[in-house]
Amino acid sequence: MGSIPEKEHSRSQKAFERARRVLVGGVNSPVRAFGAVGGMPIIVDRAQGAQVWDIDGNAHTDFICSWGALILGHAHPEIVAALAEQAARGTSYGMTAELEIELAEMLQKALPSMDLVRFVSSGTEATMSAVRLARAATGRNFIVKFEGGYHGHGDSFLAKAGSGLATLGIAASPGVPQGLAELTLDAPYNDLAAVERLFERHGKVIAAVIVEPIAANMGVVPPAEGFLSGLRELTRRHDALLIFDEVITGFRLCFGGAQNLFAIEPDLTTLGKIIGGGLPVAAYGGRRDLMEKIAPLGPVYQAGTLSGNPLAMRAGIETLKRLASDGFYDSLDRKAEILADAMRQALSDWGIAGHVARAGSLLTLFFTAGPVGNYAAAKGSDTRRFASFFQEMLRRKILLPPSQFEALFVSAAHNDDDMRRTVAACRESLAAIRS
Ligand code: KE4
Repeated sequence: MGSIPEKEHSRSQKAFERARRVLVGGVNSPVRAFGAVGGMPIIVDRAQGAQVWDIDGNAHTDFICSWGALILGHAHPEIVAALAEQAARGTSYGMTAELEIELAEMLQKALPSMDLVRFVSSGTEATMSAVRLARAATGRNFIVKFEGGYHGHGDSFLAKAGSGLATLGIAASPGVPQGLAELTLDAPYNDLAAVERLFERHGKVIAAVIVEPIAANMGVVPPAEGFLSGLRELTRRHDALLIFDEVITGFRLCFGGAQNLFAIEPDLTTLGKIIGGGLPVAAYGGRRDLMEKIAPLGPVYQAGTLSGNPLAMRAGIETLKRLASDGFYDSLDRKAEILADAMRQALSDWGIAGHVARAGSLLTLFFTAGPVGNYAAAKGSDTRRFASFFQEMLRRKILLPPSQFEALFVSAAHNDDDMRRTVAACRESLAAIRS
């Protein structure tokens, strides 16, 4: 697997060696170490629009987009200006500011299932809190998640999880007490019968089902017809809660969540990424009777020093305002469709076994013939071939998420020229690895 020429990345090389002396693996999140794709990770200097420059001065067209948060692209001028103005008014108050109310009202309007909202600083905090609330509200301890689903690094979520665990091949994380791990039941995504069997056996002790309404942490895997509505019916029948983890899908596919698209009302929803416009914001919320159990109204404790941070709130407000414009999502999805079609054409032209999954502006090229309806199928992908594809694209200055088990994110900042270059790079890269 030919990684990029040394000379082009000598400063990144030195910086990464320095990073490894102080940061675990040289990174602050595992997937950034490029472990699954080989070569040395690039070290970023700055970003603007759809471009990310490394410290050697190489510009890359970016499809990581801060793992989906930057749907408007990097350093959007109006958002940067708003942040500068906000920073001059203070960066954290430790007390409520009107910005928090404004963003919460925007979420509530876009996602009517969220009677009440609580902001936190990461998707992990949001999902951990939602599960704690579900356990408290039902008096039950078991949760159901899906193989290949990823809901952050909370202890209850680290068995058979997607994203970085799938990337690194970690089946279950050490350090999670066996007694807690046993309370997490896993089923294959899209397998409603498997969930029914879990409820038949454990129905009276299952607090909640947590699901990515469109899976994106095993690569993109859309829900099968009837899967989500089946989960809704099952959880209702067994007095369990349905938690939609919309940290990726929230405001990604429409001005709201996948719940709006599928017309399914979860009991609780978690959000993140886009609602913070690239600053640390996430949220959980849902039915009033549930959320009112959270302190200070109720006894379920959850708190956070920087929760509702004014800078992050402002970034979220300014971002969402610009997503509400007419045609925003149509234009975004069209760009992703062009790329997905080009990938499919190239796979066919070069005779490469591949499956391109797309949901709105989320897409994944699986190096397996497909279909890919769950984690077992996703894991059947040729991850070495993905790594070669990643490196060929990086050589052509196209930066993909460094894992077969992630999604590419298209932003409003990717212009026609970016897409043309990416399509060309994709054809050339697939040709280069077709043998
Ligand atoms: P954070 O704690 O990373 O903010 O959010 C956790 C989380 C929760 N739910 C879903 C559906 C998520 O996708 C995530 C985080 N996503 C990954 C990328 N697939 C974060 C990137 C990383 O771990 O570096």
